[in-house]
Formats: sequence, structure tokens, C-alpha cells
Amino acid sequence: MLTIALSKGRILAQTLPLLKKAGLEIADSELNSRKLILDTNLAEVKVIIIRATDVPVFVQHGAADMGIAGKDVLLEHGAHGLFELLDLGIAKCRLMVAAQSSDHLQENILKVATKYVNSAKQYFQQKGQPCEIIKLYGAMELAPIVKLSHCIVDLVDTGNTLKANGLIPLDHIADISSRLVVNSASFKTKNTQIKSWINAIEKNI
Ligand code: PRT
Ligand code: MG
Repeated sequence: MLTIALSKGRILAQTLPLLKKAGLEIADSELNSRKLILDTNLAEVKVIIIRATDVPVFVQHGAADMGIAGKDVLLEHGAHGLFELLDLGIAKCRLMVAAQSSDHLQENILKVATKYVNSAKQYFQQKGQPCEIIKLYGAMELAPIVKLSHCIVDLVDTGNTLKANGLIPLDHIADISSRLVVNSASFKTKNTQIKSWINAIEKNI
């Protein structure tokens, strides 16, 4: 049995075609159901549907053998106990520092609103910029407008969300795309099966 952890949303939409080309299909009736464990066309493969940020957690603990998660989520989690084996090149974006202007970054102690607490901390520490991180779960763009923070650290794709809220992308922290991760113990015990999936997926990216 092989368990694959996926999350609903933009990653799933771009992952399903890749899996299909590799020979793994999930029926629409399964996808549209409220089930969290989905059957596939293969009796020996199950898919679990969880929150994006939970994917590395399930894989780390071996509750899933493999998973697909954004590099942003993996950086934040720390990716202990799992191997990042494939860059799927989907759901691409950039992790960036944004503010109303570059002047807003000139602070002795920079207030940073973000859900990427660890990545932001590490980035500003490397720059030698003292900061206070304010953890938010969404609507980061609002924080500088209401003076909750001087800047934000968030994902940027087209830049439209920042623009609509009067923010400018200033510093680039990391390029993001979705990665296939594997539990380190599963990679040993189910090596043949996992490697053949990786090869099949890799052919189509
Ligand atoms: O809501 P939940 O926590 O369950 O999951 P989620 O919404 O984080 O999951 P989902 O399925 O939306 O996928 C998120 C993953 O997609 C992230 O972890 C990234 O790896 C990837 N991804 C790629 C993005 C974006 N691009 C992206 N643009 N995730 C979010 N955004 C958001 C961004 O946070 C900002 O609000 O889109 C907005 C910016 O987009 P632009 O085009 O206006 O710049
Ligand atoms: Mg979302």
C-alpha cells in the first residue's frame, strides 16, 4: 500500500494531470465527495486530502509515504524526516518582502506581518535586520495599510494582489514551486515502488 498526501486548491488542480500521465487517476466522484481518503484506479494506492501546510507533517511522520507541497510550506516546516525528490515546476511564485515603499523598510526594528514566520525570521536575521514578526493566517496585505506592520512577507505571482492594496514587491526571498516529498523510512522500505512513481512523473514534467 502507498499513501500520497495532496492538498485541495491550486496545487491539486495542477497535480492531477501529472499523476494521470504517470498512470494514477482519481475519479471525479471521489474528488467531489467529502471523503478525506480517496480511492484511485490502483488498489494499492490511496490519496489523502489535507491542508497544504499539513502535507510535510503527515509525510514526516510516515502517515503518508509521499506528498506534494509548495516549497514555501517545506521551508517553513523545515522538511525534517523527508526527502525532497522532485521539483514539479507547478504552482510557481516568489516569496517576497513587500511594503508601501522602500522607505518603510528603513526601521531600527522592522515589524513584519506574515504566515511565513520561520522563513521571514531567517531572512532578516541573515541580513542583520532586527525585526518583530507578527504571525497572521491570511490577508497579510492589510497589515501595512492599518499600520499593524511596516512590511509583509508573502507569496507573489502576478503582483496584482499587492498592487490592489498599494504595496510594492521589494526583496526576493525565494523562488517557489511544488515539490514531491517522500518519507525517509518509506523511501527505504518501498524503494522500488516509489522510484517507479518518481520516474513516471518525471517523464512528464
Ligand atoms: O487555504 P489553505 O491553507 O488550505 O491552503 P492554501 O490556500 O495555502 O492552498 P492552495 O491550494 O491555494 O495552494 C497554496 C500553494 O500554492 C502555496 O503553498 C504555494 O506553494 C502555491 N502558490 C503559487 C500560491 C501562489 N502561487 C499565490 N499566488 N499560493 C498563494 N498565492 C496567493 C498569495 O498568497 C497572494 O495572496 O495569491 C496571492 C498573490 O497572487 P498574485 O497573482 O496577485 O500576485
Ligand atoms: Mg487558500
